[in-house]
Amino acid sequence: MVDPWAGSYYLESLTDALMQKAWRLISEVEAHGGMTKAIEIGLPKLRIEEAAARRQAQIDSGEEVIVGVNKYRPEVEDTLNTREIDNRAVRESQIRRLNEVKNSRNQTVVNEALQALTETAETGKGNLLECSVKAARARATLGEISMAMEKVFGRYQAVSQIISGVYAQVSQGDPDFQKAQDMANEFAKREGRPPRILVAKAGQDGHDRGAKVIATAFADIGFDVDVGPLFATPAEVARNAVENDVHVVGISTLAAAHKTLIPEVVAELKKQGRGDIRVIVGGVIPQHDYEFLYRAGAAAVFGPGTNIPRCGQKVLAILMGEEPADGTTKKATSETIDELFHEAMRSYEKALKSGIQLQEESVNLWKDLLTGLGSAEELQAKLESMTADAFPQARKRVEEFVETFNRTSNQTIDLFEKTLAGHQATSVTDAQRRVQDLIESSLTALRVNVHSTLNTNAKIIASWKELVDRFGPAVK
Ligand code: B12
Repeated sequence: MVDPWAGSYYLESLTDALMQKAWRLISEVEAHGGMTKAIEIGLPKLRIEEAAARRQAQIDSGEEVIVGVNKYRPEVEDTLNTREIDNRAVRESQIRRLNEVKNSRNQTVVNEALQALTETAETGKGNLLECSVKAARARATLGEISMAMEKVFGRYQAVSQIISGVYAQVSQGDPDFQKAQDMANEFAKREGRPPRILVAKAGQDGHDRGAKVIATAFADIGFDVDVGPLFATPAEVARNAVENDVHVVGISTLAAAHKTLIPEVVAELKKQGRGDIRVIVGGVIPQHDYEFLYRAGAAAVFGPGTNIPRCGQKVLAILMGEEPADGTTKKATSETIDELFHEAMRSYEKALKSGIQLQEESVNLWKDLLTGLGSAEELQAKLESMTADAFPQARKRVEEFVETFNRTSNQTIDLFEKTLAGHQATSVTDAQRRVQDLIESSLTALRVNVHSTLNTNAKIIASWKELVDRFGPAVK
């Protein structure tokens, strides 16, 4: 094996730098009495969160480029098809299964096994793992097994600390960050206290990196930040928000429970008399769920790749009443509306072009056949090759077209809706209605055209199949 970099000064210096850095971290842990002690005071977590905040600031300021995230973004986002899970049904089925387990086991044996586990935890005599395995064999549940030990050891609570300054350090000079800070100052002047946010995690979702990054960055922007514990219930999140008298609750959710949790948090806030506290949501949330969340009461939704200074500006604009808290953009300027409109037109054009392209392809297919007609044998051979090759390919193309068409026309509709929402805030309502009618009827016409094209294609294919059946081998 040849290592072209062997002995390279550059590589050796990189290796050395890496070792030095690693050694500094190891020494820090050692100085605190080893990793167990370091974990108890939350040191490794703190270092990870610092690194995450620094990296996020580098991405947000453009110092680090991630293609498709902060540079060279797609003109039109592809719509993703995601699997929809009915959380309520899953929960009910899990409860049913747990009850089945509990009803079919020998409860006395389970109680003894759990008792033995608690005693081992208390006395330190015996093996916890062995006792846990015995309890599991008796069909004790995971919750019961951990609860048997929790009685003695308590439950681990991660130490939550907000790091300050790390995000700001990298973001100095970023005009968006500066603007967010100015807005936070303006808010403090108007309200007599800084904007206050509770960054919360709810449900069984342990992804807390995004939440921590947001907490750190928002603190550097000028928010008073409270960070809630992991695995909170919606009622606990609301209580925490009310007790801390925050202006806004930011839920970070990455485990597909947003459609369950957000309506519950909103309802709990109302129940606790603070329906005025705004709720914003961030994390891994598919675009097509945004509307649901707005309708459920979310004031804004921030997906992966969110630029934090701009997100901070938006939140502050909502808090200062400069933007509506329902996902629409009230203060859209005429340029942004124009841009949206052009984007919609581009997407509309794409939908049309894909239809035209498909038509051209099928015309070429028939042309190819017609120009190849010669003797009866040649026709037969041609028909056979089309059955085996061209027809299945044509069907695949039609399917691809339908997918592209549906996707681009959905995007077009979304974009037109946004354009209209922008206009709604600035121009005459009558004109809007007429534009809306126009768009809707042109899209309906487009749909009808495409469907009739597809029908005609299907008829052509059926006729050809009939021909092939009659003169060629049976079509498979
Ligand atoms: C790191 C990671 C983990 C780490 C988490 C470490 C930690 N302490 O956070 C570990 C390894 C533990 C993990 C575990 C799991 N993970 Co994971 N994980 C990821 C991963 C790769 C990155 C998440 C991340 O930290 N991103 C960096 C942060 C900074 O970005 P972010 O959270 O998106 O935040 C940004 C925005 O969303 C927004 N934002 C977020 N929150 C908030 C809040 C507010 C108020 C605001 C304003 C904005 C905002 O702003 C941020 C800055 O731009 C994602 C995939 C991905 N690329 O997103 C999967 C992902 C989230 N994980 C996933 C899964 C399935 C799991 C597991 C269930 C796997 C398993 N079977 O065990 C477990 C679940 C554990 C649990 N109990 O929750 C899935 C979730 C799928 C879904 N939603 O349907 C994902 C999407 C991967 C995938 N494509 O399948 N994971």
